[in-house]
Amino acid sequence: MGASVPERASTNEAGVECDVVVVGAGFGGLYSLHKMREIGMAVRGIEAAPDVGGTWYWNRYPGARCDVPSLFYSYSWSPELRREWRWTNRYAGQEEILAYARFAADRLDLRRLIQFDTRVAGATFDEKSERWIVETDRGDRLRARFVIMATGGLSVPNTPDIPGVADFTGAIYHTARWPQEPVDFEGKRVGIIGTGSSGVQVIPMIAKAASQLVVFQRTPNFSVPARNRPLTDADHKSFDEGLETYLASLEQSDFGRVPPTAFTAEVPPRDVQWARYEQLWQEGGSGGFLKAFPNILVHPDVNEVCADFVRQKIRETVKNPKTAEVLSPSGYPFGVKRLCVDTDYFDTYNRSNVDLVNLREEPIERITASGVDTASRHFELDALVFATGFDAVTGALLAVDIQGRGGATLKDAWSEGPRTYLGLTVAGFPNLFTITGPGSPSVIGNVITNCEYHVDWIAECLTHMRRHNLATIEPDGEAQIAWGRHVAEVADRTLFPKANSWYLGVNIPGKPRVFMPYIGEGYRTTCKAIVEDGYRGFRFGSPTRALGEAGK
Ligand code: N01
Repeated sequence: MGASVPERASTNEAGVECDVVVVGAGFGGLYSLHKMREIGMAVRGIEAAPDVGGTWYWNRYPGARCDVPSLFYSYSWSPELRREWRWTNRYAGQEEILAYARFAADRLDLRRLIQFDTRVAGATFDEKSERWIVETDRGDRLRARFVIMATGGLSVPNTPDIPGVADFTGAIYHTARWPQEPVDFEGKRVGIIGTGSSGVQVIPMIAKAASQLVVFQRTPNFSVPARNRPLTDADHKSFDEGLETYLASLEQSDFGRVPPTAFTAEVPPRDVQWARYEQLWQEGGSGGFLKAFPNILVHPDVNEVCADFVRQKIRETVKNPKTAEVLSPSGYPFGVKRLCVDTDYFDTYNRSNVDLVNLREEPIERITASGVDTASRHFELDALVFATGFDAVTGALLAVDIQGRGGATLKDAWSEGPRTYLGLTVAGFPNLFTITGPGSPSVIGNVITNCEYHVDWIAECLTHMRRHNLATIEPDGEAQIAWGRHVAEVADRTLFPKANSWYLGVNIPGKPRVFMPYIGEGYRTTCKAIVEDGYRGFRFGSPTRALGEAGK
């Protein structure tokens, strides 16, 4: 499968010289490596983990599972991979997804392109040679024409700075840095902070093992049942039969959270909505809810009915009315914080060994040697789990010291929030690409196919540059400003900015409040039109050395 192009990266006393450095070996990075090699680029991958898989390598907490159906959470571009891999569950668990990433890396023969256990520390654009100098925490130095940051939108864990955490004598875990070996909670008193997607997945699992589980909840979340189940032959057959239509739909996909009809659609009667939500609740999964009605994420009245419906389900499930009340989200719309998908989450609170602490009433004051002190109580704990999320979308990009033209840093360029053109490129940082970067659909929808689209776009762009002997590409500042304005305007017409979500960066102290993903329809159409229009909004630089020549 396309592994025939010889590797032409070379090494000399100045370091490795190649055409493209790919940072990260998750699904975006792996496909980047494959695609770059396929179009004849000398490519090198750098990955901080000892293995491929990206976020699925690290997030191995019990219950970790994807909320996109597994048949779709797969590379769409490769018929071979599709034929040779068979998903076992409607929603794949972390182990199976990681196994799939490993399978893809082996089948595509990508491992020999990747340097593992290595973190990229900095990348500096040398204007004279028009090369990126990429430096790692192991002292490597690579020179490359292009850098592809496939660092993932959810890869830098957020651990809140709670006083006293260093004093705790029990074990501390973070869902996003879970140990390799299984953690035994049998008979332990466990505390968990955080009730987002990770929390709602891990809480029912820990509750089954621990003698006592104390859930410290600051904000209750909307969650719908996954209704995960093994896939049958009939499921596979039906997927295969619909494959062509699915692939065609991806090709033209203008998938966004906000369809054009969102602003003109009628408000459906409450009973019609209620019946639809009931049907979706029984079917399981989040995708149907978010598209239940075109204006569900735009019109407060439609949205509120759905919010009511979920609250009603919580009251029906949770036996203690006070606990049900504390678990019921209010004060922000349904679906505009990432909708959680769970297995037995609300039911878990009926267990006698599970306690819910409402941090709105009794905030955590400090962590002590033996547990957690809230404003009114002390909880004795043997282990503490942080399910406190990520410095999302920009965290991993800003963790690398990236310096573009004139030594300008990405950190400074984004001090008031990320600025990109199409979520793919940044003005002043030539030949740097961000896979699923801010200003693109990024973390919205199916991240694997979002990654694929970006990689294909970059491959087409680099092929174009080679054909026309162009040395650099970067967006025009004006085009970037206009795109940023458009991304914000689309978000502002919806209910999304009305919740304090990580989409807006508000979970990280000091992070500018900027809505980061692009949620409009027509993203791919726009990107295609820009290319057809001669890469409108981009500037190309004249050649210094032909592409695909590194190491020759
Ligand atoms: O993180 P989160 P996550 N004191 O940021 C709480 C993807 N994902 O890891 O809301 C007390 O959503 C915080 O409270 P609040 C998915 O995209 C997917 O759960 O800020 N609490 C919140 O409850 C998801 O959205 C899957 O008030 C504190 C929680 O920690 C994204 O990853 C599975 C606190 C963080 O929730 C992130 O999910 C897992 C503090 N100081 C993850 N600081 C699937 O595919 C934070 N919190 C199913």
